[in-house]
Amino acid sequence: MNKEDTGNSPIVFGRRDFLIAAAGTVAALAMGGCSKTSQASSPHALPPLPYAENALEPVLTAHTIGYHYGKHHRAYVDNLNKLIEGTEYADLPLEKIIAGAAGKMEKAAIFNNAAQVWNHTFYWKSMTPKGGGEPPDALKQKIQASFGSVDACKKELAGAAVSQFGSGWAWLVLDQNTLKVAKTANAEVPFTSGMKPLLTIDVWEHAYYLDYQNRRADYVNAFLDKLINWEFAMQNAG
Ligand code: MN3
Repeated sequence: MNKEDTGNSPIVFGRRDFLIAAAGTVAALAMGGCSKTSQASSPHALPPLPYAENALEPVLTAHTIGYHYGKHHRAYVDNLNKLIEGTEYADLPLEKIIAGAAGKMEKAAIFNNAAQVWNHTFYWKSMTPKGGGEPPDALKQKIQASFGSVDACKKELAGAAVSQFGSGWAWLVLDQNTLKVAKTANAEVPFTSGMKPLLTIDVWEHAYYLDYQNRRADYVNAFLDKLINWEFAMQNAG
């Protein structure tokens, strides 16, 4: 009996997390099953991580992912829900909030939190425990057509990720019919500039500092060699 009592608190937290994740799944299923004009999924839920928090070790530890997903990503979701309550954004899907608030000074807080929710969900999918290696053939051909080689593409991605001054994101994008590398500052997203994101690397310090301290290049190179999810990029390019 006593054992159950002392173990009660973590069970409660675990169950709450499960319920939040379950609510997100239900919302996603509901959206998938309805027409495009159906009710949006606000208020927004923290989507479940696509893998366990320790699944990317040793490149990114559970310590890093736990903070990054459990604290940072969650905070963006919570902030967004508070900020949009009672506003014209309250019932809009995430992408429409981002598009609507982009470039408006007075909506900067809504834009920043909405875009960071989107960016992080996209970032988790840009990594996979068995990542790295060669891209699937269809994507490889597109990469070779645009960059010359996979190595040249990775080198350009690394260059963008390392040279982004301060916080931001490095991206592989589709611009018209060409694959390109882009970088954005802070919460900025490529799709407000007409570019389709294929995958991203978070270069905010919170993404790597617990594991790599100031060595951003080491984090970026490990990401490219061991975590990058080419399969996800290919799906987005399709
Ligand atoms: Mn981040």
